[in-house]
Amino acid sequence: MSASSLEPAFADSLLNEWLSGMGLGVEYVRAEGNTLYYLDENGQEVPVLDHACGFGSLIFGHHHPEIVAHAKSALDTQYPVHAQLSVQSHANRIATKLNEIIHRETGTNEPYSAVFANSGAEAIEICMKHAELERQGRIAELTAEITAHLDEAREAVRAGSATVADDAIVVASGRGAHDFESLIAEIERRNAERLAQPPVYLTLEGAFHGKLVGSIQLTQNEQWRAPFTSLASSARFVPVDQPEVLAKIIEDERKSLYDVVVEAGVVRVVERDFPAVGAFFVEPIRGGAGMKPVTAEFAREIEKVCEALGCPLVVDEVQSGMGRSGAFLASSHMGLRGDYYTLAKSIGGGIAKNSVVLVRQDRFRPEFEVIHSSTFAKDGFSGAIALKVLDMLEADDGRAYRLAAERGERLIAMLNAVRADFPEVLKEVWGLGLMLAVELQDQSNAASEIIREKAQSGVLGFLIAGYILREHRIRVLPAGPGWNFVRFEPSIYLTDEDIERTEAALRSVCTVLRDGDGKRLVP
Ligand code: 5B6
Repeated sequence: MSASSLEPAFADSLLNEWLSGMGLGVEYVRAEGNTLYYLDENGQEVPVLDHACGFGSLIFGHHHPEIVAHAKSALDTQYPVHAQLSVQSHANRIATKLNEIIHRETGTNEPYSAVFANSGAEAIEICMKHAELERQGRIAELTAEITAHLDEAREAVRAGSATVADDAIVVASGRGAHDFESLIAEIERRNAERLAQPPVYLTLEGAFHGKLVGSIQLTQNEQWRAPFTSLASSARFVPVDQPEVLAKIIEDERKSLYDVVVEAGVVRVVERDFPAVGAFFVEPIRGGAGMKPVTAEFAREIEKVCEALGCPLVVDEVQSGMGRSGAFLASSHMGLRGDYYTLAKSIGGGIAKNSVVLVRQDRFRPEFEVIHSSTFAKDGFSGAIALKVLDMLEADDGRAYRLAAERGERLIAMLNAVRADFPEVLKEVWGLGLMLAVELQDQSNAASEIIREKAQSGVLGFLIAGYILREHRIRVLPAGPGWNFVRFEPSIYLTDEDIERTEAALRSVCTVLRDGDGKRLVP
């Protein structure tokens, strides 16, 4: 099963070598349902049960026959794949369907406008751009008002109908301005300083929001993010379930601009709220943190922060959305309401690349439709697939959501049963629906030298995945801090037999770890 693909020197040579070292250097030649196939040395297909499922992008599995048939017929009709800058009605049909589903699920009827993109990270960066457009609009209104107030005050002082409050100058300058003009200059200097600051973004500890120039700053993993901090605004990573920290964040991030008012012939300096925070990005289930759902209580606290700071709440459903959690939006489990939502992954039906941002219409800036574009976004092929996927999710009164919830519960029950038998190896089971992970006990002090060393260097999770693949023909991938979680994101077609096989594999790797049999993990 080892890949002949270790030869190429022009793509993935380092990555492939590293994957081989973990026992994951396998080339798959075919995929169907929950199964990937590689060829053995005799050219025979070897099936592998896939729990990675395109990093959670295959709610209906690989090459679902209905989706494939729909794709073929969409191509046969010669519906334009590319007709940029023309009326593309499929975009509105998708957006209408998304509005219907979200209204039903959230019990609201607030309309959302849709902006299409090609990937999750691109959707996140659209949110960053749109939030900045909103913020700049508010700043422009604020600064126009302040300029008008300064002009009015200047007129009043010149006309002798107003004087400057004794304390106004001290408040504004801090170092004592001696006349009205130096007061104004000081206010303008301080305001300009504030206006030159880039926005700050809030996101949760352990967040994953993508890896492009802007979105990587919202992804906490230090190794991925740190080399690129100079390229974009940075984020403040908010600890989860600590409301007192949120209160501190509100205090820290509440910024102001200086303004003046003329009251009873006196010019006073006042502070006006300034929108310093671009947006708060929240994954309802934090994939990068090990599939940890936000609690309903913490969701309320997050909403309060956005209200206090006047910033949009972006609910990132790139991975958790499209039914994976057992509901269309994972955020509906905790009643977390987004001003913006992002969707991607399964909207592509496993064969197209697509993503969409939904912005609540009372915040939407229509000019965004003109100033933002992407050649491949909103293409007719991905659009046809998205409509089909939405129909499939909604069919039979939402059977797909029920299956995700029910299969997820079975999987969780199995994971908990194994954990109960191996408490020294498995610490906790996390997640909702079919977005699950099992957390390993820290092995960095394990008696076995191999296990200890691999845990310390952060590759134990990958070696475990390699072992499960080699010995059980099951594909899992690690997740979470230190790659110390094994994640499960299969399609809704996971069978009881698949769960039994997965249980046997998990029990065998737990036995290896419990017995300190580290050599068996190394390929
Ligand atoms: O489409 P794109 O990858 O740009 O989407 C970015 C994104 C993701 C996401 O989950 C959320 C919530 N927001 C934006 C994409 N998720 C990718 C992902 N990658 C890994 C693991 C995951 O669970 C999810 C990953 N794991 C190991 C190595 C590299 C990546």
